[in-house]
Amino acid sequence: MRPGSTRLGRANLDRLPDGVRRPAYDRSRITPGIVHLGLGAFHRAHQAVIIDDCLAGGATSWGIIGASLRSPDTRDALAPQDHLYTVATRAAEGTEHRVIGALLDSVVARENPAALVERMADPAIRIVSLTVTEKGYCHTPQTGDLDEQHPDVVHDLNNFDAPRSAPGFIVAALARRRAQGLSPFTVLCCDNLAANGHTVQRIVTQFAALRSKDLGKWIAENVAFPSTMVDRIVPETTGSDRDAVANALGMRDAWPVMTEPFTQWVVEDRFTAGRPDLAAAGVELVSDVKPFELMKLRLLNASHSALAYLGYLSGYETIADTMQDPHFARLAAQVMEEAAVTLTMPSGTDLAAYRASLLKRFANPALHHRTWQIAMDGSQKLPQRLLGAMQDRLRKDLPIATHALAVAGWMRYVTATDEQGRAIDVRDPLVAEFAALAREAGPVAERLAPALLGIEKVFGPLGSEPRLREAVTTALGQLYQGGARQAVAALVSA
Ligand code: CS2
Repeated sequence: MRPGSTRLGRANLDRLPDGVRRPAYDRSRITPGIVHLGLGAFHRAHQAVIIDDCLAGGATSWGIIGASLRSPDTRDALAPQDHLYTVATRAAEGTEHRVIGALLDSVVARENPAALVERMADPAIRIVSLTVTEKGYCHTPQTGDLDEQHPDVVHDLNNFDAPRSAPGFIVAALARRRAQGLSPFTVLCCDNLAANGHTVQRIVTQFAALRSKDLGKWIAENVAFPSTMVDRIVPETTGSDRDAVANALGMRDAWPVMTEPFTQWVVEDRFTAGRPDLAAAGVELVSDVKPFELMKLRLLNASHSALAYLGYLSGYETIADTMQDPHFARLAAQVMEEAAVTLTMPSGTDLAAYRASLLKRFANPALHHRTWQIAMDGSQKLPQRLLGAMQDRLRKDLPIATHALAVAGWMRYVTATDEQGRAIDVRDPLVAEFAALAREAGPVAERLAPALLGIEKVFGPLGSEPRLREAVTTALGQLYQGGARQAVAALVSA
């Protein structure tokens, strides 16, 4: 079938080719139970797929209302296709296509913030979940506290019923529910923050307390913030991905999402207002997520970031390209080796198998996960991915050379000039600070490393730890001297 001008939508579902899975339930009977903040590709390829399985299992009152905080793009792409979209699961052996029906509607918070607060305050909504990325929480990454000076926090405190930030929406909606005598929803963070539930609880209660002490207390006492570990690699969708999906579907989908076969969701089982039968959909419900979160952040995300910075500097476009270079595959394995000794896992966890599976996932040639995409927002990612493990190793007097090279790779990257002298498009909330520090220090490791380590919000007291300073400065010196490829080769051959 040729895609032509047909568009994916309710009316065309039965025209999809046989091999394409579609909602196995009557979508017209589904009512919303979840508002999700941050309607990006990750949510659509991860939680929404699991909820789609729950709906197929009969949980008809758990459909999703998706909210984009800023951009109308996702809503504009999905609304004309009845919020149906395709998940393309890519492996070396081929691609599977599945149309997801769990997303019932979408809103753009910027256009009408009050309308989103209203929807979140609807008693039918029992879970508010979030994927707003690390920087969406308006917190200080190093401490996990609300950043009271953050412009969005300042804005939201002055415009309580028309907020901008994720914490602002949650507090406004909870305040509304409290005023109406309704029970609160569960706040389910699905971002890669350390102790994500506890961190978001702290941020939200701190925000609420700035508004009113009573409200802060009520939230602290009544709202559940289960921690979660979420895992699925979801690269940004490209134009050629859209074309490939159109060919497979025989019709156009304005915004399909691309992902890998692997998916994992570990959730702390603390929900104040009920939840769908997540276990039946493959979710691991546990009483303590922390070990799993740390395992994922320090093994997967840490080695991902190391590959992203050092791979980008070496001229590699994607993680799979980077992994083709045996020195970089070894680098990823070595980051994991260094981090593994800082983890204490429940008995029965096979860390060696987990590490081996990560290396395989990174090497998936069918996924085009750009190093540049992962390199984004390093200031928000470094503490939980790399710095925590470094601190734990230093406490045990263990060497930190591999992690130090990863941090040095980040430093070299945020100077915004690559090894060929071309500009790097650095995306980070602290980009202006990096530029100023890099300009002042020049390309001199002994000046640049301490300058960046002095960024309190990222490094805290660890920035002045002499062993860390020395290791990172030496690694940065090597990057300036022989380039990233050589520094990685030397490290893994040592
Ligand atoms: C990546 C993550 O972009 C990044 O920083 O490391 O998005 C990673 O792909 C996911 O956490 C995998 O679950």
